[in-house]
Amino acid sequence: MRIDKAEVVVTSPDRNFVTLRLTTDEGHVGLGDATLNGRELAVVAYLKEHVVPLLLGRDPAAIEDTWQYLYRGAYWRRGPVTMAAIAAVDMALWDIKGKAAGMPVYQLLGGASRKGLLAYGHASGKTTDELFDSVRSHLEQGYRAIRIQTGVPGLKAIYGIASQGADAGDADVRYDHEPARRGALPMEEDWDTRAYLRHLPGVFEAVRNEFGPELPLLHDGHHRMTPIQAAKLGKELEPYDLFWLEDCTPAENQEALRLVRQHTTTPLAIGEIFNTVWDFKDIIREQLIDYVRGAVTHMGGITPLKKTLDYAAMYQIKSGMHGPTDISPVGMAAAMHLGLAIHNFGIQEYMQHGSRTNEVFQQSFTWADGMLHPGDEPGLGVTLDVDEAGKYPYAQAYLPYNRLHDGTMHDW
Ligand code: EZ4
Ligand code: CO
Repeated sequence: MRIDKAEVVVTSPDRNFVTLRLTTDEGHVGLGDATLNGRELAVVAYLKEHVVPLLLGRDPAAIEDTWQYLYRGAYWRRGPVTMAAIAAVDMALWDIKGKAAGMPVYQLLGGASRKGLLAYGHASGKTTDELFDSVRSHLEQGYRAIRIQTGVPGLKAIYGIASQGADAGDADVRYDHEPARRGALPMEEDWDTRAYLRHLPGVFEAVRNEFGPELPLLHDGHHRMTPIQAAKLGKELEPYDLFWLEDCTPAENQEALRLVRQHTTTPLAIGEIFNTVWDFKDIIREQLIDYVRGAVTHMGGITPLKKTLDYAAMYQIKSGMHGPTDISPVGMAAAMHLGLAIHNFGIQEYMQHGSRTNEVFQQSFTWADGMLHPGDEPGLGVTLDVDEAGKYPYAQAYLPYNRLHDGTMHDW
């Protein structure tokens, strides 16, 4: 078998997605997600200009060798653009291998280790009342684990709150925030960590009082705290028994987690913006985290993320793969196959794509009783309708950025 055709498809049904579509001489089609939110076209160029010429004529069965060829062969390693491009190739090759074998990808990865994947959804509200409505709506949809994000008094627009973005009026996304806003320039949000720290513990207390002790609750700090602030928050949230506190400090300073860890037993999750096992190496070995947030799409594909998670398993660290709507249905399918197969699955983030996206990408996964399953179609189980995709051309979109009240740029 050889790769005959490699196309890069950009489509923007509800938001921008970049998909690599490989076709073999035997007619098998493989899909890979290369979406990098807010910087999509950089990956398109990387793929079209530098990767596609290397793929044509190659044996699609040689997944590991192709991965090493693209990673080591580039000389310039790592980084989100490179690793998203390599991820798309890796996913597409697993998809082809599954189709050639007549098996779903999870079977090729060792078979199912569980019946389905516990998923968490995003509840949010500017006020506690709105937040409670959002939690109830998620419970009605069957979610059995819920992320809690809330407005902070005195702050206008902050991360993680639905209905303040561009699609605020769209019933589909009423409770699922989509931070990348279409337009020529990014949106400015505001931030005050002290105000947030004063407010958040009371919100968790209210949520526990309303919804009881059992419901797994998560929270995303989105890189905004200093180490000592994160330590303080983790400690103050202990009575509310969080499933995890995510991205409590900026991702680059991994030593920060030592300090946080010394002070709190709140479980920690990090890594949605990490690209390789090297970003995780020390914090896994030192047992500074509990969940690996890496996405198949941004960690270079199924092959390297499986290795990272196998390494994490040695320290009882589990998966918590990133699954916002900027991971395409193809990237989500890859996460589900991997999550079903590994022993140390923890939880899967699941935000739900909009109806236009679901028409462009036909999917075979199931969602029932709060659990995801990738389905049993050969390969990843996703088909791209190229004609439907063509109806939605790329639309410039940026993630927001953050300023403090005195104008200082802050982590977003
Ligand atoms: O901000 O996916 O945990 N989820 C997140 C996401 C990220 C977006 C960025 O593209 O932090 O909402
Ligand atoms: Co996050």
